[in-house]
Amino acid sequence: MIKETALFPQQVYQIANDIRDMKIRGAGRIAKAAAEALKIAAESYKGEDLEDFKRYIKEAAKLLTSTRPTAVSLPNAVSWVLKALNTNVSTLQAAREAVINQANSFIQYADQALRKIAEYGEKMLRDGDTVLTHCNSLAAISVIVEAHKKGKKLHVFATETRPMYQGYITSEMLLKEGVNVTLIPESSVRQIIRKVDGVIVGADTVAANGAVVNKIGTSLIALAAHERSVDFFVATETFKFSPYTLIGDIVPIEFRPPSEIVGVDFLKSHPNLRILNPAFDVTPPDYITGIITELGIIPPKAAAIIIEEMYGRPVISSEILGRVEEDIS
Ligand code: RI2
Repeated sequence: MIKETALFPQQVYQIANDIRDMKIRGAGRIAKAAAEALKIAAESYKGEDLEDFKRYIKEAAKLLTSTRPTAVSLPNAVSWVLKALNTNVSTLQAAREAVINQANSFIQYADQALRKIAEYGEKMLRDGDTVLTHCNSLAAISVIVEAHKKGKKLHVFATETRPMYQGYITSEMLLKEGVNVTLIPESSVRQIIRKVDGVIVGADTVAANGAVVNKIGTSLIALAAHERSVDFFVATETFKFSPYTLIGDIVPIEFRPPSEIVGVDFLKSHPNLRILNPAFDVTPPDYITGIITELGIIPPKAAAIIIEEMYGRPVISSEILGRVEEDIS
């Protein structure tokens, strides 16, 4: 539970808790929720001092980015909104409006990006294709649904995605749109892949070298697809590209509680059992056919160009310098 003080309205803590507990989940949805939380924080600020307001918004930003470590969409969305404080705002009212406008512009961008991804991505699917998807990615689902709406008859294999079973959500979403779905355990992928024409998954983070960090199990699916020369696409908004990786940062992989894997009673009766529950893995660029973004479909190795265009050439941060010094000493 995130410690609540009187600082932010309850809704902001609620969003932070819901992201941490995965009640709000999916890299794009997390990012939009964080922008929404900053907007709520700005709207409900009760003080009267501009500098204090800036500190308050930065504190809210810190709270939100601390909730989950892997999806870079979260800090990227927060940075997008914080840009409001770098503009020449000289009054509290102007700063408040700037934060609200930036948050709204991020949410709007995210919605438009999904529509563009659907438009570009559906062209990769042919009538009669069998597609495999993993976990629950709105970006991947938007591509499949768009192709379905264009009249292409598809069959989708959705993996259960243990331990949190996001594959159930994917199945429900696709069935609602009238798409044929078969739910499979992810351990069956190498058996099933022979029936598959293409794989489409989402992303939590895309690194500068084109490697994709996504739900645990993704890299095994990519390996199976690679073995049989099955196309493997990643559908993602460009705000999941990590500027930090351009200067050598490693994407942190989230390890979640053992209780997501085994029941409390089993844990109690086997105190010496160690349980690891990594939530994400890394798929190397060589296993990825293309990355479907709102800017078009790019080869994974072009990720660095997109990052540079969006975020500029990064200056080495003091944090990174600090880390380097620590390593040397
Ligand atoms: P969209 C999810 O992470 C999955 O890894 C999914 O592929 C990715 O976010 C992207 O989802 P989690 O929050 O943004 O379930 O495409 O751990 O919806």
